[in-house]
Amino acid sequence: MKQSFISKLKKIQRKTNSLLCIGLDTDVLKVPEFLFKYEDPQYEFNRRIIDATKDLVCAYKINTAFYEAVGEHCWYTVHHTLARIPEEIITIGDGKRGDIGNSAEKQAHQFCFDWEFAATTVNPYMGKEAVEPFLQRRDQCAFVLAVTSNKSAKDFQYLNVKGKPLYEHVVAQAKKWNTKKNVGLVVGATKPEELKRIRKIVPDMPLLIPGIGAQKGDLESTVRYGCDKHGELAIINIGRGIIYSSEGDNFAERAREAAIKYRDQINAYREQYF
Ligand code: OMP
Repeated sequence: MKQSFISKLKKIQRKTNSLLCIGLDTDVLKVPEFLFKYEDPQYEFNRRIIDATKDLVCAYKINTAFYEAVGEHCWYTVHHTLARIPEEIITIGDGKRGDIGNSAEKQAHQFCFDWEFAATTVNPYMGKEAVEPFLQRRDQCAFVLAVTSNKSAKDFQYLNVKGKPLYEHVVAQAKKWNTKKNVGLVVGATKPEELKRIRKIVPDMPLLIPGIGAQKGDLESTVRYGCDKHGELAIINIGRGIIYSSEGDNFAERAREAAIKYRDQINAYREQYF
């Protein structure tokens, strides 16, 4: 039987001593010129980033929009990228899916059985039936959007509903859906107070925390409030702040340097608080 998502996550976080997740949000417009001599420049970019950083991370997150936008080759680029990532590393398909039941089943088929991501980001707005198809396997996690990192998060997520913000209802529901211990939450690094609050409500859930780097989230509070009591179970995603560290041929080397810097900063805060 396959190991549970949480045990796989803990194992890799301990092995690499890293909570860092690199966001492979590979914008074809930012891929260096020399990679265009290959058939699939996005894949070539990803391959070099993965090879240069795989000993420094616990996860890679692929935001599928960056591939879908390029066209028909999307499926292959994602597939080949996933094949390059060592089996022990968590792969997160960031598609923010969620739909009426039968449509969500098709989405889950793509992410969980075809690409076979270890985790998928899911939008809970359409309720339990939108999330359930992503929760069929113990070894695969659904990261439910709770508090997002962007400014417009306040349009809906903070609305007062029966005395508490809407996002807290999402967190409470996610807790109920967690019967197989394979639900996680997305909380933006730009929202430290909310992160603290949510970690108290769900002490043992994995949290996917994007927003460090380009979005200027605060790393210290992300580590301090995002981790569980052992200094684990936070997956800290950084995309642009790592993968676009250089526009030149040395982009993978520079990405490695940036990844080391972030991993070490995260670990220094873990030492301090745990
Ligand atoms: P960078 O800002 O380049 O580090 O990338 C952030 C990544 O995290 C993008 O793929 C976003 O779509 C994603 N993200 C957020 O930035 N904020 C959120 O609240 C949630 C996500 C996400 O679900 O991953």
